[in-house]
Amino acid sequence: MNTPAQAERTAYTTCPLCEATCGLAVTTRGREVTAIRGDAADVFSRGYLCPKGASLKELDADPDRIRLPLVRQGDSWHTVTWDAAFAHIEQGLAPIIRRYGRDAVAVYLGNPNVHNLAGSFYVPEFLRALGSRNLFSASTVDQMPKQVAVGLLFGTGLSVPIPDIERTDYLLVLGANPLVSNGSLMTAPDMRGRLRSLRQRGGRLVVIDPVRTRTADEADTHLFIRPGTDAFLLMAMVQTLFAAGLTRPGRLVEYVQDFTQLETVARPFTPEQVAAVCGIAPATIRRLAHELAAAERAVVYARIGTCTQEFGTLTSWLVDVLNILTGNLDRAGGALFPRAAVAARNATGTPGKGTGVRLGRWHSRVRGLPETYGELPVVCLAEEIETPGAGQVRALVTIGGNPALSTPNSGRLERALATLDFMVSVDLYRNETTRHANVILPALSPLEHPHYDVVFYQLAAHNVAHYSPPVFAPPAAARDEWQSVIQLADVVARAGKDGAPAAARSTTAQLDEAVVMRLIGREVRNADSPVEGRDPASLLAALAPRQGPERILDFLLRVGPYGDGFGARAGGLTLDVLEAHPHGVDLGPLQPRLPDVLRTTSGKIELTPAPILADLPRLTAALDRESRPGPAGGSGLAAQLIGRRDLRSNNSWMHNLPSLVKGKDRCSLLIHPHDAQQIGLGTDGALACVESRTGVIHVAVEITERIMPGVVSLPHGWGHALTGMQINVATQHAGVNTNILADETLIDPLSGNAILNGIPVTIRPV
Ligand SMILES: Nc1nc2c(c(=O)[nH]1)N[C@H]1C(S)=C(S)[C@@H](COP(=O)(O)OP(=O)(O)OC[C@H]3O[C@@H](n4cnc5c(=O)[nH]c(N)nc54)[C@H](O)[C@@H]3O)O[C@H]1N2
Ligand SMILES: Nc1nc2c(c(=O)[nH]1)N[C@H]1C(S)=C(S)[C@@H](COP(=O)(O)OP(=O)(O)OC[C@H]3O[C@@H](n4cnc5c(=O)[nH]c(N)nc54)[C@H](O)[C@@H]3O)O[C@H]1N2
Ligand code: SF4
Ligand SMILES: [Mo]
Repeated sequence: MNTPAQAERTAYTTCPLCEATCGLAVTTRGREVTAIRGDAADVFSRGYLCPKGASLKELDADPDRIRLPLVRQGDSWHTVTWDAAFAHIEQGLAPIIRRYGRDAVAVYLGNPNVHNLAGSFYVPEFLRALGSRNLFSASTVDQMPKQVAVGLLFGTGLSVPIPDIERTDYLLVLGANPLVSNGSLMTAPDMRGRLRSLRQRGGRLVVIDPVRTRTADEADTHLFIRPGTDAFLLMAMVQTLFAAGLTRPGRLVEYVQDFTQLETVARPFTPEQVAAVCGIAPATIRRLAHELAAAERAVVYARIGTCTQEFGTLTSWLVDVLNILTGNLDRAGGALFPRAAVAARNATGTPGKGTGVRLGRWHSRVRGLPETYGELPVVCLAEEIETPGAGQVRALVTIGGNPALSTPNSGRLERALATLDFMVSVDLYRNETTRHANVILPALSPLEHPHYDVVFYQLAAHNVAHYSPPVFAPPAAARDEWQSVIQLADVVARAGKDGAPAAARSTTAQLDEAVVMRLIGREVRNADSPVEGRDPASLLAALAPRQGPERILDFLLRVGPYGDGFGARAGGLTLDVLEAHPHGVDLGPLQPRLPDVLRTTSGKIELTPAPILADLPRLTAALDRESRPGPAGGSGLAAQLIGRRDLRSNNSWMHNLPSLVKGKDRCSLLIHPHDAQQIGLGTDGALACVESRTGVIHVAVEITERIMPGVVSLPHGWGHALTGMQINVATQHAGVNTNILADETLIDPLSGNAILNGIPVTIRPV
């Protein structure tokens, strides 16, 4: 109960919803949020926020949000105690593990895991305890191609060069709409402000996208490109740079293994050769290459439109190749490697050398697709559940994920989920995915737990560190997500072989101490650590009285590149220091980091890695392909389906907040007027029937010249008209699920990533 006597206070917190990491000023009275504004004093976002940041008030208060554990019996759901929930989970999972082995339990990790501390620090413990090869995540419907490319080039999957948007003179953007998405693999709040200041200082912005997006509206040049053909365009730019003698790698020559092989493989991809397939004229391609070479400080940046497509890894590789050839990698105004304060994968280990990456260490059971960084492509999940035999998936644990809406051929996955012997979900909502669970463990409101962006500061366009304490204490009956995850780890760890006595349960405190001690143990054995050889017990004592994620965060900060090294480096960062800076700590602009940042076996940039070369014949073969989709049968229109984002949406799960779904329906099919006319779809709102190999949907069209002919666009994350859920606002704004059309057999073979852009569909009026 709030009384007028309760004072208003303001808490500062980082928004955990997207990659931009905006600082929020949250004004509260008692347990109520009175207002959310951008924190003008935030060292990184300086007051910027988007409508989703402000919607955290509604998310926090959402009556549909789950607050206590739920158990399903048939079609009905019951609130139970935490102990009862875990007893139920143990009864469900342990016999499956004993009888069928650890691979029988699959895990799906969704996007919010990279936006919270439980995901960063405790989920790895759960995975270790489970020991299943059937790990799936949203990464293989997202950025995996980029991670494979940079792993091969630079030596770790998180060695992603980030556009130095604060200082560049020329930014070439492909397959990204940062004005709407607020940036991805480029953490930098206020994209509009940053792109405008780029142009104010005389810089140029070029956008390549099958849609004239809001980002394209801000650009000097926008070019349409046929979906899935960016690799041809970029190859032709590489070819042009060599042919015109415009390669200027400068100091990078010292760090690159060899340029001759690259020149050889690029030779057949002349602008004339690729023009038809991309839909961009040869002269325009040459001009792009010349502009890129001529700009003093330039950078090529590409995102999801170039990852979730047929040549995702090749395209991602070519982006960095162009930055290298023009000497823009690792220099101010080009693409630079961040140096994050916590768990920086590209700053761990011996500077300048490493073990590189090993991919394909195992393969999926049914389709034989290779593992990448310990996980299997999520396009395999349904078939691993459906296909009988040794190693069949019989149980699933989802943590912060909604694969029923987010992954290809959702219809098939939904049917497969219904056949599982047991399923556990850790989530905020009972939604399209978690309705299949036997037990749902609630996660807290984002305002009830501490926050630090462990992942996104490794991908940030400026080095910063910002810790946010919880705005509200969690309710007495609640548990933080990290506690649930670590208890799940304990359950699966104790599920031994057949007949083995069940080991005793451990307390959360014991489990938590084991996690931090493992990190400490690893660090004191690391010859490059400031705490090498120190006594683990004394380091643990120095972290007291902190517990949980904050203790781990303090430890990782202190042994990290800016840390105090537990006394080894006076004035270095600790969590105490971050607590004293509620608006964040500015660690400075990105700096050149070559060669120290490299972790390849050669200690060089491996410019033409063998797996990339082996994938090139696929690109060559596609050169002669039809440049436009062929005619469809009957009255239909053959088109390529792509995706898009909306500022008031966040993947699949924020449509239950009234402020974000009010106004016009955002789940519409963008179609060019000529295409609409050709099949008799005369007006906005007319219903189209869209069909692919995997399914059919009906959706209202939005007729616009912003999209190129032959291409249609539909956002993902919609399709809430299902039963058994508790998302009452979302079901009233249901939309349709585009992933019913996405084909789980279409992948980028190097990364196993799904193809979500460029899906062949046929469109007819309903
Ligand atoms: N066709 C098509 N499909 C796509 C894409 C596309 O462009 N086109 N984009 C893909 C991309 S980039 C991504 S990242 C994926 C996203 O795919 P997913 O990660 O599977 O889906 P989300 O919609 O992010 O769902 C997140 C889930 O976590 C829950 N949640 C939210 N916050 C928390 C929390 O703090 N803790 C826990 N435990 N749960 C929480 C939500 O209720 C929701 O159930 O979708 C992909 N799917
Ligand atoms: N508002 C909002 N913000 C978000 C999210 C959200 O759902 N809503 N999701 C977050 C997540 S999980 C992610 S991964 C990021 C993604 O962030 P972005 O990568 O910026 O994603 P999009 O805004 O979907 O922009 C992708 C663009 O690629 C274009 N495209 C499609 N196919 C192709 C192609 O073959 N070639 C080229 N060149 N372009 C193509 C599309 O038309 C679209 O304009 O956004 C994050 N931010
Ligand atoms: S841009 Fe992203 S981080 Fe910033 S307020 Fe919006 S959702 Fe939150
Ligand atoms: Mo994503």
